[in-house]
Amino acid sequence: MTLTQEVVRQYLPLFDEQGRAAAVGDDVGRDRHYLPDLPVEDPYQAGHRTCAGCGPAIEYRSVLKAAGQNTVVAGPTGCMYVANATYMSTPYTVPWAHTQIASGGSFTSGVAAAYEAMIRKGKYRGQYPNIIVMAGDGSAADIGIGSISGALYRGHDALFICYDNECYANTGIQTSPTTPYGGNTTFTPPGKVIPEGKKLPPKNLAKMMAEGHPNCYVATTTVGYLMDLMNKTRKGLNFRGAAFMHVYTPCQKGWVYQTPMTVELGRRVVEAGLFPVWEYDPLTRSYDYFIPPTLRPVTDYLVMQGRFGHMHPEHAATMQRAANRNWEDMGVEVPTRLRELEDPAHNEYVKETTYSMPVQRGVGA
Ligand SMILES: Cc1ncc(C[n+]2csc(CCOP(=O)(O)OP(=O)(O)O)c2C)c(N)n1
Ligand code: SF4
Ligand SMILES: [Mg+2]
Repeated sequence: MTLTQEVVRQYLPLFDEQGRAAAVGDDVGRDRHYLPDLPVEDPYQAGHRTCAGCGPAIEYRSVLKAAGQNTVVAGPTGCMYVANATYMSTPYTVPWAHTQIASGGSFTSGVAAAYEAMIRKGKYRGQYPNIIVMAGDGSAADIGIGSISGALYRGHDALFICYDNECYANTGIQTSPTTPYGGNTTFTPPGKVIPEGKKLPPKNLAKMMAEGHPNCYVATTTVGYLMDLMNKTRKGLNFRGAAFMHVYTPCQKGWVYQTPMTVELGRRVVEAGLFPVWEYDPLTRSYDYFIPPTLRPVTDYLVMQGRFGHMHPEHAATMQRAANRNWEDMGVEVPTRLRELEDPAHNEYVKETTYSMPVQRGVGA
């Protein structure tokens, strides 16, 4: 008779949202989910070589802080593979492996299945680890979407993350399916024939994953809400089965913005209605939307980034229409001032739009 060992799983408690993580001296509540009580451990340490202000690096660090030391990470090809895997130098204090850009899902399925089998056979005596793959949008939303979909469909017990910098950054800022309408990339340069730059709207990756794999935990968030990011990481890891998280992560180099504005962009994109933050509950098959305390015109977001500097009034109006549809999907009544901005006559050229620089907040506690 073969004795099989029990697979013991970890449980990661959620961070307290009432303590320092709750609103801090901010009467409109923008600091909610900010200044979290971060764990001291840092499985993603200093020593990586990403650009200053790199959103994916903030995401990697936060996710791995939330996950802790009993974690195994896979990284498909992209900036976060290349910049974190220089010869003889790595920022990880946990096991990490590179996988090809198309195979984040299949590789991670294999890791999960192997741990299950090794534990059952008594060949590995530890707890089942947190198994995480963090793939770029080019990988998760495009080249490798099939393998991630397969893994979610089969329900492997792992957390599949798309860190979304809205471009193929590592190969020179080419357009990806999540590049927004109007985005200037090396493959979508604005010119006389196509003045808006990218013509297509972004692929709705997270909704595809939730609707297409309804038994999975699926969530979206941004680096503007670090507590939310870390809590959703833990919820995804605690979920028994496959979990998918889509995280908005600005790319300083590709988007051309002031370096300290990464976290601010992570909030403005939500407040502009361009990146809905939500959580999908596979038990009730329902979405829980985060409605930010401030709703803004999309131009408050666009003007901070060089990649949108070429946009004409009609392009800003098109973007506002898309944002207003997102608000409607979230059950929010669109304010009149945002409705009016659907008309090009109420918009300016983005390069002529004035805005006040937000207060610099820095990152972390
Ligand atoms: C099959 C395949 N096609 C193309 C490439 C070239 N390549 C390497 S990194 C990269 C960009 C990946 O973009 P993304 O997944 O969004 O990650 P990012 O660089 O933006 O962090 C590409 C296209 C590759 N390595 N493999
Ligand atoms: S190019 Fe963008 S994603 Fe890549 S390291 Fe620099 S800021 Fe990060
Ligand atoms: Mg990318």
